[in-house]
Amino acid sequence: MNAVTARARAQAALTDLRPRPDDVAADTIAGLARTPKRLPSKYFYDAEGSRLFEAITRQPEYYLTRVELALMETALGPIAQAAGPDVHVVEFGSGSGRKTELLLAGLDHPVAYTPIEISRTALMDSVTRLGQSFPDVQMLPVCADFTRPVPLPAAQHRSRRTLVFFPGSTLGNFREAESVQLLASMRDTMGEAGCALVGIDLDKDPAVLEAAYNDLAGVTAAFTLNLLARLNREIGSDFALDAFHHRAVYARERMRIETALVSDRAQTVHVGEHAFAFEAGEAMQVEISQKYTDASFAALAARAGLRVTHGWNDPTGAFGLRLVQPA
Ligand code: AVJ
Repeated sequence: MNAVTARARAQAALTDLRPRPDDVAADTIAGLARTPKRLPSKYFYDAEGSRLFEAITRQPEYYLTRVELALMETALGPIAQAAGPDVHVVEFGSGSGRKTELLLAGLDHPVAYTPIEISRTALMDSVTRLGQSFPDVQMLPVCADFTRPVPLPAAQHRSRRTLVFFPGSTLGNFREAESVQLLASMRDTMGEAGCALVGIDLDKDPAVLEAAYNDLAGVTAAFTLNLLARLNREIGSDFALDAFHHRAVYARERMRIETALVSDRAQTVHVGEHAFAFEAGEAMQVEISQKYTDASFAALAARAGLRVTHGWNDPTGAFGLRLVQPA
């Protein structure tokens, strides 16, 4: 490599698609005006929320992250085999450094890595760190909202295939219609020859699931309540932080954890000019975490024009990885 190419590479050219700044106040007001009331879960991840989520992943009850990492390690050989050589890895989000490291290390000569991430700091941190560990993989970060179509930057060394990586069962935080949309947008991004590796948490004993979202140390409760603290700080709402409590229940019929903040008393919350009355015991929905069976995930993927070509579950059947490609 000559000096010019070396410099060009080191710059990790950022594609900045200027995601429209979130209208936190408008989204909050719209959610509170619904029946039942709802708050958007995408606002969990401010600095404190991201710190609390990291702490959740270390709780004994929250098996998802640990099990997925272990599964990645054991399934890496077959994943690399199925993906083939010279892939361009595109990650939807960039929160998962350790899993990405495993993937890039296990693949046969990956040529480029594109995280698509709305937070510029998280995005640049991730490519700086990974760029040091993988000097031969071109870092092509894109600052964008991954729920919208994103044109991919071209790698210097032509890739044979695009592999979209979407670990962590993050898909589960989207409602059904949005999940299908997101999978369809992955299909666009991967192209006809591409594929996607998706992490999914599997349906299981409700007691195990409910424990994972109600850890004894109360970290998940703190994570959920932090949403109110963030809103109070950013949009001047007056949620009483000591008058709501965290509740996560597994709705078996819908196969998902439904997390709510429950009002401990009758109270009124103000956002700007708007006032919202809560009854004692009223639940405000803040998050869903969808769980899957083989059949339910395959059906969801099919609605997005994708078919499952490979699947790996951990030995206990708690968590799965699925490789999908255009049907
Ligand atoms: C970010 C999707 C992995 O839904 O399990 C963890 C977020 N919320 N505990 C999940 C979360 C409460 C988490 N994911």
